[in-house]
Amino acid sequence: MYADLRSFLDTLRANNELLEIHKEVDPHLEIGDITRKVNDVDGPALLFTNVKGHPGWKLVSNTLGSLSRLSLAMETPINRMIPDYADRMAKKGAYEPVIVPRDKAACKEVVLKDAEIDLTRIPVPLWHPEDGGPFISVGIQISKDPESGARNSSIVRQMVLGRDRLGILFLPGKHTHIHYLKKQKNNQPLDIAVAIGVDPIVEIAGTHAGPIDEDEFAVAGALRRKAVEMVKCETVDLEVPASAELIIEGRLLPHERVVEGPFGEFTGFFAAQTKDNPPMQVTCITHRKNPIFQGLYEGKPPNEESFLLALVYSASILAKARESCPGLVAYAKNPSGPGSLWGTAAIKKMYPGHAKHAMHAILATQGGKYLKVLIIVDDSIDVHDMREVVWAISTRCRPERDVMIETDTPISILDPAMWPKTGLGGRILIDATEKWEQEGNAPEHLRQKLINHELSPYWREINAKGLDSYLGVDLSRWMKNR
Ligand SMILES: Cc1cc2nc3c(=O)[nH]c(=O)nc-3n(C[C@H](O)[C@H](O)[C@H](O)COP(=O)(O)O)c2cc1C
Ligand SMILES: [Mn+2]
Repeated sequence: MYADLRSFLDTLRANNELLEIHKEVDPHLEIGDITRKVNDVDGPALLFTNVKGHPGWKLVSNTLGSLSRLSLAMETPINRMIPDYADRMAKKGAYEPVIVPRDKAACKEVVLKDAEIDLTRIPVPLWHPEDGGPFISVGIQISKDPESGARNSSIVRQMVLGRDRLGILFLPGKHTHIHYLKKQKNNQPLDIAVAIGVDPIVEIAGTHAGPIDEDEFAVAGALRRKAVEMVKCETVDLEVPASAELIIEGRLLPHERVVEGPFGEFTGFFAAQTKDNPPMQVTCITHRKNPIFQGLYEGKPPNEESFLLALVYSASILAKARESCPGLVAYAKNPSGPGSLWGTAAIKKMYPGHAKHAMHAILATQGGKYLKVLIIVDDSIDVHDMREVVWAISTRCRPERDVMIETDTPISILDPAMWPKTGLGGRILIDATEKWEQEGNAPEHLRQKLINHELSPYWREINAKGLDSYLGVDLSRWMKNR
């Protein structure tokens, strides 16, 4: 369990997953360019200690940009992350957040109000050349339902508009947006707070998509197996994670509208400017001494966001879909597919037609509703290994029977292939499971046989010793990720 971002960075450092960069770097484009380059070689998290124009600040990026770092955050091996996430969620009730006094909250070491408020002193990067402005890309946005009082947290992009104003992108149906509409109806602003630089599990829970009354901080508590410590805000009626590096408090104004964006988005394309979202009027900034600003590179996947979602969406889809479809044993959102557009599921087939049933159970989940490509394989195939998945599609699928195209299904408006922007698109479903006889496969004795090395006398010995020691050579460089 990590108490804060700093203790997670210590673990990354100890595991050779953090690179400290002491060269002076400019938050205006340079940090974005460097993170993109490091991202492209599956590189480590980056801690910039010398940020141009922002003495006293450090900046970290790419924190969760790989399966290995996600596995350190979840404190479980890579192949256990998704099922463990789903299992830990089941114990959510036991880990409601707890409130700690102000003097125990590191996020309040420095408190800035009124004329001291100045967002431009925070090293918020301009990530891509055509962005509308500097963007907070991994802020945990916290609000409460004006009617039920239920707390919500989500990651939402925020553009710095000046010393005390942020622009936000609301996608309809997101929980904070629903809170906002309830306040706006009565001409009232919505209290809101943004936490930046939080422990990795609070970040992971910020993307968790659950019911509107589900507190994502209770989700975080369950995932880290210890309640999250929260502290009351200075100027709004909210609580925020006490160990955060930086907190921005404020209000979403009911009637004003601001221009926000464009921003280079998770699809690898720019998402248009918006003109119909409200500004966040900042009322207080608090931070740690020697604060670390956390940024996340958005752009063509795979990237930090797509890895984060690969864990969160996969776990939530698996947990929900297996409730209605037993035998569904694995699910992986591919990190190269933006958002939740591409996923692979595995089943232990129990009856004819099971694969189709499982695919529809997946499509019926909250996380599965925007799937554009869904593949299903047998449980002998590793859903994380596209080499195996491609082999399964190539050898176990008859397209005229096993590929289905659905039309006029809901689709993300950020999908660049969608035109006209009606919110409707289509999807392709590929059943790459081995067919049973009832499903049209040849009878067992007439099927082509799989190549079986177990029949060779050397195979068992190589497996027992490992290929390296069997041959007396060092293959570690090649075996790293196998
Ligand atoms: C890095 C990152 C950036 C995101 N940016 C936005 C955004 O700008 N607007 C938005 O509506 N959702 C955004 N999302 C998705 C939401 O965080 C996600 O849908 C979340 O589950 C919404 O929370 P809610 O279900 O509590 O409303 C982003 C997700 C990530 C990981
Ligand atoms: Mn929510």
